[in-house]
Amino acid sequence: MMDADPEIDSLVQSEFLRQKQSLELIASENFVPPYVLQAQGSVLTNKYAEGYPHKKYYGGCEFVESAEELAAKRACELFGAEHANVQPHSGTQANMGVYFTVLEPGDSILAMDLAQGGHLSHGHPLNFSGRLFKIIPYGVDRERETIDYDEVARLAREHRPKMIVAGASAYPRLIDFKRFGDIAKEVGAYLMADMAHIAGLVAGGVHPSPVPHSDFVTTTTHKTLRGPRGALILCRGKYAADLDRNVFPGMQGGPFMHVIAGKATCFLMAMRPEFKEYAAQIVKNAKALAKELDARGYRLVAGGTDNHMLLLDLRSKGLTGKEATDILGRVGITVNKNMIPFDPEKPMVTSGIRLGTPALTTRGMKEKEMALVAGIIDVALSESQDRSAMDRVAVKVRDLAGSFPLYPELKKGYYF
Ligand code: DSN
Repeated sequence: MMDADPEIDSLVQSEFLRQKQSLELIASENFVPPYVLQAQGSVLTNKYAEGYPHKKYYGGCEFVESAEELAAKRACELFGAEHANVQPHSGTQANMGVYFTVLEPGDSILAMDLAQGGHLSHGHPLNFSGRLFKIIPYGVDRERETIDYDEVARLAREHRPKMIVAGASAYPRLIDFKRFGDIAKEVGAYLMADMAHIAGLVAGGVHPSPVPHSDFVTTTTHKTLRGPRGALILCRGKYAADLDRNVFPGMQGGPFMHVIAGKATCFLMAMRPEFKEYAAQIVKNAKALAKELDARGYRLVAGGTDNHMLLLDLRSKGLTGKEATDILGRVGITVNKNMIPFDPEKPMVTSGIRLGTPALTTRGMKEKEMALVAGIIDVALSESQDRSAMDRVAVKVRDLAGSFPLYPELKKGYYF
């Protein structure tokens, strides 16, 4: 397919082989279905379509604007929302779109601390959010390692933030969006829920929805939702016009119509009964993996998981998150190092790793395979100095990955 550029062709092929032959446990990653690959590789990438359907600034938008309308309509139907903007290129831009809609620079936001599970765009000092707004961080309870809602309420009463952000990138338990909604109402703050990690679980009915309790809900579309790399904003109808104006022309130019088409199909698929089964299996797999690792002596942050991810505290194993990530990478298991609550290590080292089951569940793995994965992880982390043990484990990884083929339906040569 890529005779014109053999160097890039070779890199794409290598990346495909890496994905195919390894065990993908990064909690925010997934394998999109072929139709999403197709939409993103389609001629829709050629089209400029600044503006919104029926108010586009370019000619020739009749087909792409219908795709955009379909995507927005399906997003509203899937999540029970009044309005959807499907144009944000990323989760951070979706969050920016919301902040710009209702906040002014200098306004305050109460949001989860990145070091305790939050996200960069929820107020990291180097991110635009931390540079433009006054951030009041909340975190988890030291003992239970779950969100300390009483503390959130106390901080909200004390600081009267203009916005509260609910949502996390590294939090293995359910989020009580109703409680967040009650706190926001009490102090007169806007509530924005960032459900990027759990959107697929919400769509599949295995995590309570933030939509009824929030003014705005943002999400990426490529994590548990299993769509193209991009994002979505949902909001109450009364904010629709302001939100749309703040996304375009406020912070983006031309929307990626090929990605929007992929989002439309992703939302359609997420309404199907099979997607409910998929979402339920993600959680069953995460619980099974947690149970198996717990049985092998690994400490699970917050005592386990209710969603698609788990955080392992590796201190009792004498490993940092960085070391564990490198060791697992050597045998073909992909994870990321992650801060655990009250982590004594620096962010580039960390005491923990974050594991997630969305991608392996897409490949068809179930609880039985999670037990195998836990065993492989344990041997690799315990015997990383033993070369032959590591070689044996690497073979097991390849065998397991090979038993759950990735994209068997696609012919090499076009997409890869
Ligand atoms: N970077 C994503 C994650 O891995 O959680 C969040 O945007």
